[in-house]
Amino acid sequence: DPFAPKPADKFTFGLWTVGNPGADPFGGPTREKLEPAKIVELLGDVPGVHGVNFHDNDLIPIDATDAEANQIKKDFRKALKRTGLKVPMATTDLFRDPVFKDGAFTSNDAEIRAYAVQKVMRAMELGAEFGAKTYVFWGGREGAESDATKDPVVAIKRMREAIDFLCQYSIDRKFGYRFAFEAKPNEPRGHIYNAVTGSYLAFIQTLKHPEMCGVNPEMAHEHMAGLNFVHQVAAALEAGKLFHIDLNDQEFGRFDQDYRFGSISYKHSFFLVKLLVDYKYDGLKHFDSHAFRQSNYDDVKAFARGSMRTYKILEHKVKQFNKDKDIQKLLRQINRKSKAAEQLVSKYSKSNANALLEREFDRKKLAERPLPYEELDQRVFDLMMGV
Ligand code: GLO
Ligand code: NI
Ligand code: NI
Ligand code: NI
Repeated sequence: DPFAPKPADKFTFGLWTVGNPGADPFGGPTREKLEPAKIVELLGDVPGVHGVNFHDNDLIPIDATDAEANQIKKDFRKALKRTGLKVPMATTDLFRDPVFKDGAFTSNDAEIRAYAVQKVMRAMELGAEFGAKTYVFWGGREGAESDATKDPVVAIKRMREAIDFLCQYSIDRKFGYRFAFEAKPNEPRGHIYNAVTGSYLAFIQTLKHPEMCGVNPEMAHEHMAGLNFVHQVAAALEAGKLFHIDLNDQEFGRFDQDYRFGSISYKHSFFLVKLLVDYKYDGLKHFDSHAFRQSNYDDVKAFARGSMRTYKILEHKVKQFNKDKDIQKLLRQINRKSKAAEQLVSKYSKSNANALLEREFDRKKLAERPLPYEELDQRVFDLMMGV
């Protein structure tokens, strides 16, 4: 199978994704809840998976006793050993418990903010026990329904304070974590702070340890906001900040659907994979999605296989694109070079500025140069459809 995934592809799933029992806001679960070790075994049946990620409470329930926690960890570790799966990323559940109903790091209650930071410290320890090196922050409850309730500037300051504290903690404890911030515009909050990946790229520059902080963009989240995900990821890549990526799919503008990667947006998915391939992204590729509510656990395995297969097929299509003679010829045509023009503006100097001011451009002629974009775009369609 030319599209068979390998662990080296660094495809990962979460205890909460393949273990998702199919509940939605209007109905309860349609699949039985599986123990963490069972979820690892399920993933072990799907060839080519690199690892499994977790929130602290996916592994250890928030109210577990020490004895229960130890038993769960023992079983989980055994299952990891049997299947060879790694735990490359860990994260904190700062959204499910009622204590976080008004946020964690940005809660209006100072004691809840302190509890949130403590919960992350403990969860970082748990992740480190299983070898995680990437730590994701998704501020699902960091937001508001009404701006009467919270000062959004204060919220940013609270968030910065918490992250600066946790960076230093990670350094002191020598966890070796890299932090990855995950943006989302809304859901579960009416409005979530740092709504898009670009907001986090700006936020990171204001931190005490920007070098250990990057982003974890998620396709569905940017599509919920009606944005071009590929451009958000490009901004992260160009800034050297793409530390992790959440792959899934989503109809534009809808509620958070978490569909299988590539199942809706064929073209955006193609250009996303093209971006990752062209710029040699070799980090984790996490499928943050879940199977349809109608699926049983056999079909959940099909969902996991399909997620990776789609990625590998798109990778193959990208290679075809990059060596397609007609497409490459068109690309050369539209990227018009001019040594003289490039030299003038590539670097500022007084003489370049004067020369540029004096140069005559034939605006009408320039506007007439052909851009056969329809032809190019149709070739992409033909290529994707295998025609
Ligand atoms: C929800 C988010 C969530 C995060 C997870 C990792 O929409 O995508 O699944 O990715 O909590 O921190
Ligand atoms: Ni999501
Ligand atoms: Ni989601
Ligand atoms: Ni996510």
